[in-house]
Amino acid sequence: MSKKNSEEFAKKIRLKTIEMVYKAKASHVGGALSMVDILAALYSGILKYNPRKPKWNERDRFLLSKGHACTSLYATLALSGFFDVAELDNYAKDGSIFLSHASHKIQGVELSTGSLGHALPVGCGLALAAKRKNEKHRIFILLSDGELDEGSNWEAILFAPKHNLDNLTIIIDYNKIQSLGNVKDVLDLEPLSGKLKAFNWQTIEIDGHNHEQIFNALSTLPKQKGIPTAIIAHTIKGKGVDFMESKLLWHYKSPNDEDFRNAIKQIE
Ligand SMILES: Cc1ncc(C[n+]2csc(CCOP(=O)(O)OP(=O)(O)O)c2C)c(N)n1
Ligand SMILES: [Mg+2]
Repeated sequence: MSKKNSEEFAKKIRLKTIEMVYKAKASHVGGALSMVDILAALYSGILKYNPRKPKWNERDRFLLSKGHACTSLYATLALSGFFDVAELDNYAKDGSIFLSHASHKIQGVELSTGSLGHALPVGCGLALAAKRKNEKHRIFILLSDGELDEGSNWEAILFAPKHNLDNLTIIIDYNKIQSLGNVKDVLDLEPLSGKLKAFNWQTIEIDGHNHEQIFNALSTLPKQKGIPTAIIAHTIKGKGVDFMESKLLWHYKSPNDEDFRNAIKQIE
């Protein structure tokens, strides 16, 4: 798919995401919107997958570590053909498999997540197994910035270069906000690129809303043979809806009727 198609795709994902959060009176719309452009690019030309065969062994594995933001992943999967878009209406309903944190019961979701700090350690295992079996699929993990406060990530960040996991790529949704404050005030990550380099990762910094930059970064992997890659994607929490952008409030707040109408109008 082209960059233009991926931008159109991102718009559709944003509309569905906001609708799901609004109908379910759910949280986490800010973090769901900050990663939409990355998801759109991944599922429109980067990842190898077949929505009719979600367990196809040669598929690339995409693991969403920031499982609280699963609305935009569910929307992306539905719009990519993994299941009917109408099923998204079940999001966060009692008894539904569409849990409000990512659930592997849903076609296309590789790993249940929501307890932060787990997908990268699992991804390291998947990448190591693929290497040992000489399988060519790749592993992509999307992490949030606040999530890097979890020590489990740093153990995995130590582990991956030691095992030459160049089939592993992490994308950090660096939206600068976590649940209760700015990342730099809660537990500053800077110099983030320098830290990852010191742990022997290749790093690339991009604007996580610029589809050309996202495609360029994701389509030239690995950056160096034998070395895992970290893409630091500078993003805006709540991207696409001006009154949500970079506002801590929208980590937890759910859109009311007026917020919903205004948000949809802006994106359309
Ligand atoms: C292990 C664990 N601790 C705490 C939480 C509660 N929690 C949910 S989201 C979140 C942080 C949100 O900020 P960030 O990780 O930056 O995500 P984003 O900004 O992308 O929404 C926290 C602490 C959790 N889900 N898992
Ligand atoms: Mg964040």
